Amino acid sequence: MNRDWIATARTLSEALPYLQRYTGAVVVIKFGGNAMGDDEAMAEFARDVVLMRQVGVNPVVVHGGGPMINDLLNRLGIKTDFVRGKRVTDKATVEVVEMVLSGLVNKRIVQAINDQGGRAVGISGKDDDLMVCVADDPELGFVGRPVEMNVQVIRDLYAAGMIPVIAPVATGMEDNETFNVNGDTAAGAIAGALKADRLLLLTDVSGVKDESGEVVTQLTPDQVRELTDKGVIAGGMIPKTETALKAIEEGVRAVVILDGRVPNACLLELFTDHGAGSLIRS
Ligand code: X2W
Repeated sequence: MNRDWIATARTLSEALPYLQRYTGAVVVIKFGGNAMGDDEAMAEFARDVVLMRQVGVNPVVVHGGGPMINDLLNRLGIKTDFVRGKRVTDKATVEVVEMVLSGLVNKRIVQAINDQGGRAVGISGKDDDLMVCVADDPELGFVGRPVEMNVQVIRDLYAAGMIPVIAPVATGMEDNETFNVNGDTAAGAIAGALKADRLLLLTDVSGVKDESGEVVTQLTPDQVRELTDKGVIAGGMIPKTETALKAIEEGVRAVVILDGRVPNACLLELFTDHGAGSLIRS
């Protein structure tokens, strides 16, 4: 008998308690532009999502696409700036953001999931008024802060066996504006409104590090605040940990800042004893 097959069968057998634990669970996955990679990496991510669905999890994908927006803005000769990690978004920019996120990126992910036998449906925060925003900060233009969430459309989709794939573009509260929402912010707001069992923030770093530079595999919100006060959590990690703390306050059971460079990171996190990143939970 081929040893690899025996190992595969054992892996499946060992996964049983985890599969049982996550049946019916709602898992929101933030898939960032930097984590997307080439077609092969995209296919692998899609396969993990379809496997989750197959074993009874309700995966909800919220994506980013910052690098892809940069690319088209560049080709169109439109300059772009970031302030505190968010894109300054004028009228011309928000049009490009919506085209890239709701169009190119959203449909690429939908297609990849469907290619693996899933039933992905791509929407944005505009569909069924899923995410209604106000301007986050006048300095940022059309950058939205979610103030009203209507997540029934997501529940309807997963109840019907579909996998929602959501672009972080939203409607305004007042004048039908279009808002650009940071992908982490959108994923946190959606996970919070769904009171999700898990929010997986897929990134391209190994996790939250402590003073000695070691990745911390489990932290409480208080430990996150302490590391932030000491300046150990800094830079690009801050929007992620802020999203995590807010989501936990809103009722998400646990948030994982997950290293998307590790193969099958989502499966590793949900269905084995080993994670690849930092789990934050009260
Ligand atoms: C982001 C939306 C996309 C995003 C942007 O314009 O780049 C804001 O900054 P990643 O790939 O997850 O970074 N929006 C307000 O978040 O993409």
